[in-house]
Amino acid sequence: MPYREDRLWLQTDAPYELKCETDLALPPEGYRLSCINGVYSVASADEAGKLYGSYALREKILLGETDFSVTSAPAVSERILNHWDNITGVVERGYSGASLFFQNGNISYDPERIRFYARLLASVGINRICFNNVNVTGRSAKLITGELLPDLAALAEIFRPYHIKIIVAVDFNSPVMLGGLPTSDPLDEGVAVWWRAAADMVYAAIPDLAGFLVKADSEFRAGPAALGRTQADGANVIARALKPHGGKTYWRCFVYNCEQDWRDAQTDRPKAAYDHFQPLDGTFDGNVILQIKYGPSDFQVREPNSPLLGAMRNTAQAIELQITQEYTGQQIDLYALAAQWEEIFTSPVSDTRQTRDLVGREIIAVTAVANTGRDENWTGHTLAQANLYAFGRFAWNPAEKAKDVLNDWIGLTFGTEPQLREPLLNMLLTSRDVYEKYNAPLGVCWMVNIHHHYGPSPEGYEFMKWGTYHRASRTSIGVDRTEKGTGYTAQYHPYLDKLYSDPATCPEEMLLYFHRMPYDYILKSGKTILQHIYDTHFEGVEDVENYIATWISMKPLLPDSAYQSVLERLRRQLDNAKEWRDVINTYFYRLTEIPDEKGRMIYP
Ligand code: GCV
Repeated sequence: MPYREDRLWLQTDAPYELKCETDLALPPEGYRLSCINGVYSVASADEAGKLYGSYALREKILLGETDFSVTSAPAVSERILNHWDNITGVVERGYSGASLFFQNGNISYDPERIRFYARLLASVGINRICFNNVNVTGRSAKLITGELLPDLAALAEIFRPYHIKIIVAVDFNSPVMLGGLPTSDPLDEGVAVWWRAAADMVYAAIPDLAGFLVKADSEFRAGPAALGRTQADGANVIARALKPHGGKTYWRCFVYNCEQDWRDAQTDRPKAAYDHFQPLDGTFDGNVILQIKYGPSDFQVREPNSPLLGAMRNTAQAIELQITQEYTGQQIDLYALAAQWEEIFTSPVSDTRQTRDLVGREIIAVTAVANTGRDENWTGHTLAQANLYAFGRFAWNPAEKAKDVLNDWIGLTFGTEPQLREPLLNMLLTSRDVYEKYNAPLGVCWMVNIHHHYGPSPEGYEFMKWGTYHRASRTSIGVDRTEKGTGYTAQYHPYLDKLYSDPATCPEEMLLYFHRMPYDYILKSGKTILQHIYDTHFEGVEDVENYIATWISMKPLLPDSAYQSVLERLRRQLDNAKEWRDVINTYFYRLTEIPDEKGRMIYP
């Protein structure tokens, strides 16, 4: 598939004279820019800083900025992109075509495109990449064996000049699967020896490998719990094998009971990560990083920050975001994640009300699931490129503002013409709210079609084993997660526990995440919950209609291919918004038999 560079933020370099200086006082990867008598200069302490400084300078020139006196350094040392690419070439939760790296059970790629991709990622500061899915299936388990290692090393080579290190997702059961051992028990000496030998071999081929990523005891993956061992036992045996090489274990915390009985109202999936990991604080080795999804559910449109973030004083943590739009429109619907990320990074975490703690001592890595593939425009929806760009910016500096980041992306991608930039910025900035309006209401989550997760199905997950219930009845909806209910709120700092436990102080957009409420409860707007649901679902459709009108009005200012492809996506989004409106409104109307106050069409 051919690909286009000319419609990405990283366009052909503007020619300019550049002076590079070394300033050892600058922090690692940081830079200082200046422009004196027309000569631009980048000062840095290291080569990575020089690279990032050059990109920052080029951005400023392309955006027509005049103030070049900038000093910047990353707030987070590891800025990681996780691909969920299978070795077959199929991308799990991928909406942009086939894998950039794999095909038919092999590593297979277009080197020119991959070089461009590495440059693209480096241009926003991404410095780690994992090519293969955390669900390590088929031959991908063999990426750490002699069979596939030479090809992996060749791929790593392309990323090296861009200061991007490789992470490999490995199967916890590798000692059995690959080594033929009788067990993968982390406390078994033979298993430790096997991991050491595997690490030695991988590092001989890729000496600067960042480490191994593991999804264990999660959604049918093997793990230490199944062997009667702790998550720390599992993570540490691998970490000890990697340590002599300077490598790390990235250990995912997405551990929950995925075979729950829906009749069991006490087991509450959002509690799982904290319950499994927090008591183990202090028992993980220094080169283990716990990778924690931002919310306790699973990349939903609306959920609180995970109580595990910031709750372990003695354990290194990474926050995991999802750029690929699994639950957020699948790159058909417009959804600029920057708005949600700004909220996540400025929302309270469990042990403090101060945002800096989310990105302070404990959070040393920001990671996200990639949204790219072999589609010509890389991301399926052309405007979804903004999400990859924004990820880099937020990972570098979690204190970024969505408005600034998206404004820069528009300027770099489509130019700085205000007649285009302002309406498009408004579309992007409002897109998360619009999507939320026509989706599951007030933080209730999981009203999506099962398995593929696009489109509405109010009870699709209601009687399933995944622990995802809203328990709507004729009179009320939601799960009581306070001390009177599942006790989930107690996992937060007392300040937050109190805030979330009282419906009067709980942020309304998460009311049904924390509480079971009657439909006639009056919100701050003066509306009942039910009328709020009806209104937002009608509004969501109108908002998408307005997006289409705005986009059409900008036609003369847009490149034709981008104009046409985005218009096609917006029209599909409108169909989706209408489907959500009608299914959700009818669902609640049938349950409650309370009509819409405004008498609009709700199908009986
Ligand atoms: C990679 C969700 C997704 C799965 C994904 C999993 C995870 O359950 O639906 O596709 O698997 O999260 O994050 O491990």
